Amino acid sequence: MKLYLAPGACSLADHIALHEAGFDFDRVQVDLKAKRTDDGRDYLQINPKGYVPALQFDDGQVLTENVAILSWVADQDPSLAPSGPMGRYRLLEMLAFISTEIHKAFKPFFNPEAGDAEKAAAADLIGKRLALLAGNMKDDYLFGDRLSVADAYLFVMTMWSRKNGLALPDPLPAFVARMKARPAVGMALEHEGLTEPVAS
Ligand SMILES: N[C@@H](CCC(=O)N[C@@H](CS)C(=O)NCC(=O)O)C(=O)O
Repeated sequence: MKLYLAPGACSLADHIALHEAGFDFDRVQVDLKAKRTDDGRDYLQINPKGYVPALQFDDGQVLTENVAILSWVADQDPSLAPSGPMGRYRLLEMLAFISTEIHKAFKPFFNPEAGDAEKAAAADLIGKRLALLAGNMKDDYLFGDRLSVADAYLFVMTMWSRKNGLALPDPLPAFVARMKARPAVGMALEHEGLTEPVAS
């Protein structure tokens, strides 16, 4: 299995989730401007959408979209999803919110043509949406005392917030520290060159 990623991009969520689930997988870095993989292939032949993440299975099938990949990981390791009859739908609800309402709201920060007013409006919206999740956090993670694949996605959103100078509402700073202390997160960050090497 191969995960196509770009360092620090949203694919970091899938990278963390695959480590949390204990998968053995290859990482292929993608140059998103050139649409080339680091092993010299045309990325558009692998994922015609041209963006990361993409997860390629050993039979050649390619799965794209964070919501789909993270849901697939949670189906393989149900400990990474909330439990109960509504667990699967609560997870999808959370992933959809993070994807469409928070992830996409960062767009002006990735657009060199976006002006200050556009960025300020985006920062305000992101802050409100993160505050909504933060206010509903009852324990260490989004769904309680156990990590889910949605926490990996939220973690990437917190990293992007910090990178762009956006304040994190409480208790998200403590959540970030908790996530960074997890071996799976440390491994993913290290592999993406985003931190000092970690033990294990
Ligand atoms: N809808 C996609 C969006 C993925 C996405 O926004 N990927 C960004 C990195 S975070 C990317 O590859 N952008 C490069 C491009 O669109 O050319 C998903 O949720 O998986």
